[in-house]
Amino acid sequence: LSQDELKKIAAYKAVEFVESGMVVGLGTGSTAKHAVARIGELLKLGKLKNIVGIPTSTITHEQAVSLGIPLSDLNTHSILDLAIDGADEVDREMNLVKGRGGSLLREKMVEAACKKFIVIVDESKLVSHLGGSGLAMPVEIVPFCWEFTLKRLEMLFIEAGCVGKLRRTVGGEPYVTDNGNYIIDLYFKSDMGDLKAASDAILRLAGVVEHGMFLDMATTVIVAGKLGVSVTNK
Ligand code: DER
Repeated sequence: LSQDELKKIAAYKAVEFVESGMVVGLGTGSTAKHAVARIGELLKLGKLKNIVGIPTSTITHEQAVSLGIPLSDLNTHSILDLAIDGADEVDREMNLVKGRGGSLLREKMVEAACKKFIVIVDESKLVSHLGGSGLAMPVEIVPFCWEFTLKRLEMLFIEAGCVGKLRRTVGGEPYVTDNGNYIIDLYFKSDMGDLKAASDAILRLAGVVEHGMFLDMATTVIVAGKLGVSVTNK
């Protein structure tokens, strides 16, 4: 089974938890894309009715529109029944790293407003501790004096050998999020320490909008692997 087939298996499993009449947060990324497609398919087949989708990015909004999924937003629905989204890393406590697709702010806003947040991953996303994979820990910042903010972020984690990089497009321009902000990707050489303390320290920096650690937010993690698919509830 390819990684994408595993992603699809996890996504379809998550959609089994969607009931007619629900207000559903629609995630962003290659795994969530399968979940959105499946919801659209079940609506078309009449197997799901009266679903309202709350998209977590413009790209998911466009996908949902193309599938005819009725959409709304957090202003209209401040509490959602369920959100389904992927993740870049999942640790044993169901803490997540998200945002390598650039949608972390709207994802966190939507997923924090849900009664249930189902994370869908293939087994490659499972880690022993967040940031330990040496891959990016995204932080959304305002564009104003971004180098200043980048340096302050690095200083926060100087003991962990943290290096920050401004995320750029293939053309070399700064990547701009749906919200008009920039993203600094942080890379750690060693453990960043207590996650809550790290989260609080990052958010205290003026100029930081949000970061990609989703702590104590997931209520269910669905993992698709070579040996099958598992559903774990918090
Ligand atoms: O950027 C994001 O937050 C995505 O949800 C990411 O975490 C998962 O993307 P993937 O399903 O394409 O791996």
